[in-house]
Amino acid sequence: MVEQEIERAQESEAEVIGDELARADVAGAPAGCDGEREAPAEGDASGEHEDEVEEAAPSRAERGVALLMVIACLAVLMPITASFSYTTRVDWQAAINLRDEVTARSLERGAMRLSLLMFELQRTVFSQKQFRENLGAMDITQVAPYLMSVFGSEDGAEGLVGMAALVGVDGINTEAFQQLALTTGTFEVRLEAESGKINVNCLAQTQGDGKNNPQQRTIEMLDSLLLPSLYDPLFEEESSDGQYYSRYGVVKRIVDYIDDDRRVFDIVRMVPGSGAESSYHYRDFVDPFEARDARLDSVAELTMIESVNDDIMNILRPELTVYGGCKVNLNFASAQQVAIALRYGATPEDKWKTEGENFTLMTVPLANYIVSVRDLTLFDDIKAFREFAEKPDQFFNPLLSLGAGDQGAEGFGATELGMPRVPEGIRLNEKGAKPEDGDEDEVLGAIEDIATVEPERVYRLEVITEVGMVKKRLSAVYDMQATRTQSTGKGAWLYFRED
Ligand SMILES: [Ca+2]
Repeated sequence: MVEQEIERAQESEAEVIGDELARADVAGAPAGCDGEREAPAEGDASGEHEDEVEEAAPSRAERGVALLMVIACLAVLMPITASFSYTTRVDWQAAINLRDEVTARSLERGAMRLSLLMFELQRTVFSQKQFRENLGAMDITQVAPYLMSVFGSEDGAEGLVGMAALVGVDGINTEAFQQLALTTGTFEVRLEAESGKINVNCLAQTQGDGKNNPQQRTIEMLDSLLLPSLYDPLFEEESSDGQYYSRYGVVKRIVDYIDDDRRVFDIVRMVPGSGAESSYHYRDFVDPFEARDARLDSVAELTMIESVNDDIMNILRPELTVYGGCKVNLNFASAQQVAIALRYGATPEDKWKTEGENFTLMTVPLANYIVSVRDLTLFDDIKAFREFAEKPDQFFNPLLSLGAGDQGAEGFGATELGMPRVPEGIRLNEKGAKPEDGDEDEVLGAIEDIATVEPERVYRLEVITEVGMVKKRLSAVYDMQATRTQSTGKGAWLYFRED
């Protein structure tokens, strides 16, 4: 019974397939594809054919087998074809990526060469005394992104014209610049002045007295970098090596890794303490090593230090450098560093504005304001900085009310009316000023002791290129004053890395 049913089912299935085939034939399949049957004339679909199909019943089953075989063959072939076309596409995309990779790399190198032009511009124009006197202090970092975008992207020239219009230069011909732009890819250039960062190598410099000690100031800066309560979890939770490190613990270990003595630093008394540095675990690793006890060659070396994990590095890295001197460059420093410089140089009468919570309420807003105004014009000399810090409201910049002050002005207190809120000034000591009721030898701390506004010497360059799916990043460090050994002139690359 069951067998019969199956037979019937098979028969009816064969019938259905045969019918379909027949109908396909009727609809005009090419003659000769079915040897057993003569193809009917095209468009000749009538009852006659239906009869013919009925009559041709014995060959139906065989035709069904042919169709099944074709389907079976296709089933075998399909995966092969699919995988073939897949590998072909992968190869094709790989070839495209390789091409783009080569293009991106060349673009990167090109941008690096091109940036030499910027350094020359800085050296021969911006750093010239005449230029500084007539047009004020300027630095290449202020204009580099705009300048380089002309070459780096097709719409870059518009940005340059926009910026030129902002400073009052009109009528620049965009088309002339557009021809300079690349069409095969884009690149973006970021240029940073290294003297605006904290030199960790100053942790090894202990000469100087009191607060004028580079080591002490650097420690203070590191402390204040780690201070925000946002980072509390980092110092409350177990570190990846199973230890707990406080903020002081981290700073202490950084100091000990870099300073040249072998005694554990006493962070409270700010002098080397009695413990030996061998209490650190550098020698306990499978691949043991010694603390550096000398200047670092790159900021990345900080990751070798016990307690400095990725989270801490992410906080510190953007603010640190291993190049340059130990003075803060007020033209490039972060607001945090400017605030500390203000605190150092404040006169006895205005000292209260920098102490306790007034540091956050008065000093930091002033530092933020200084940084936002500095985006448009740098300080020519320390005197200009001192005057500005004392009476920030008298140096109201008309550009700010036009909204131009928005660029990179973090914490800038412009109200909705477009009028900037100018914070209260802080008086700073003149160089060599003496306290009124102090003894003869005592000299008040002047901002010159710890800060400078010199033109930049070391720049960090970052080039990000994008070609098709390929993105590449290059970072390099250029020293304007380095004496060349292979060729004449000054300036050389100190560091170079491609990612
Ligand atoms: Ca040491």
